[in-house]
Amino acid sequence: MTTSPLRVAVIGAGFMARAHSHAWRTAPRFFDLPREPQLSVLVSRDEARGHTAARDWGWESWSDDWRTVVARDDIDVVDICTPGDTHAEIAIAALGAGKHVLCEKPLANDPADAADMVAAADAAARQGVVAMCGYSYRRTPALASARRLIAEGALGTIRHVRAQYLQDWLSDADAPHTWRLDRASAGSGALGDIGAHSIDTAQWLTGERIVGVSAHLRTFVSSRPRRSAEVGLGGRGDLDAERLPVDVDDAAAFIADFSGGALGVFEATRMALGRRNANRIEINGDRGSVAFDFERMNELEFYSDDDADDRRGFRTIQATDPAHPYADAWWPTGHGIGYEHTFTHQIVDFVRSIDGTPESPSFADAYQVQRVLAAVEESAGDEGRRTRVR
Ligand code: 4PW
Repeated sequence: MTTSPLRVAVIGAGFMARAHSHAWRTAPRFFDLPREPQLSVLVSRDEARGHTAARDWGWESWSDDWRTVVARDDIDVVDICTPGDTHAEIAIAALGAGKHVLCEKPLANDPADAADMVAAADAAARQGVVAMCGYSYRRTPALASARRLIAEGALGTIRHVRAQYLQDWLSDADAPHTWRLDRASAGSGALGDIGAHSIDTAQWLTGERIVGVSAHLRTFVSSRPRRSAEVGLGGRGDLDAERLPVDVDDAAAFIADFSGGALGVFEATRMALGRRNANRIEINGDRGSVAFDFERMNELEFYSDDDADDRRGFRTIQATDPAHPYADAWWPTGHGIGYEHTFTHQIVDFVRSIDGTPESPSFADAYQVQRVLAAVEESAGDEGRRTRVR
């Protein structure tokens, strides 16, 4: 690598910033990148947390002011890992300052902010600036392979999309409150936090858009104890602590119409006890099917109706073979990769896109997801009436 380093600022010091920090460090060690990322500065409003996170995760420095950092001449990339209510302001400022932006999902908390972000990204793109949204599961080799199979026509015409994203870290009614349960910070609950992944994955895999939905949302636990410390996802709150209201959905379920005629059934919940991170999708076409579950992320189930009569049945494809996207950078076949690798792949694709190899999801793609989220909420607020995605 002879080009200048890519000087990165990460905004945030939580779970996602940690995943991104790992990815920024790992990507150039395992992949050929056009530019070497330099972990320049981590930004956090909380001094103690910012210091510790920067030191532990390998950042050169720490700041408590994203505005100053975004304006700095010695920063090339702004990586936004903060709650959704801050995305638009930071991303628009960073793009306006000519920084490449990677922004965590969902893109924003509502379509209006997302539209402003798309406009900023379009303007910046004319100056060669890249903006991408972090739908990291796209970077799972098994899912990227599924997409290839679908694009090659191995499934034929798509009829069914069955997507579930099931977690259980909020099953305990005394699990502590978090920003992910606060509408003002997160926009919505399970819907935007994990259902958004399913929407993005489904549209990306099929190449079709969701055009209409009929939805229900449910909140099972309406208040939770204030958290005493940063605990990641879940845990048990202090039972004597003040209880804070939960004003987002705990679970979302909706039926979706796809632009190509497929029928989708979606479910997102953080209360499916025993399901830790079951991000699942099954797609059935008129020639074949694929099925995936992130809890077995190195495998893809594939059924082909073209198989001989006496061999038909789902087969398990090992997505660790070097023939699968990203897999040749890692371990010998069968040795497997994990959650963090999806973020590493995301950084690889993002850096390559800065170098001119276009990658998705663009802000416009993420805006489409945002519009589906809004339609789901609108439909749920109207007793599940079929609602067009606008
Ligand atoms: O993006 C998702 C999150 O917001 C993650 O992949 C898992 O679910 C972990 O946290 C939430």
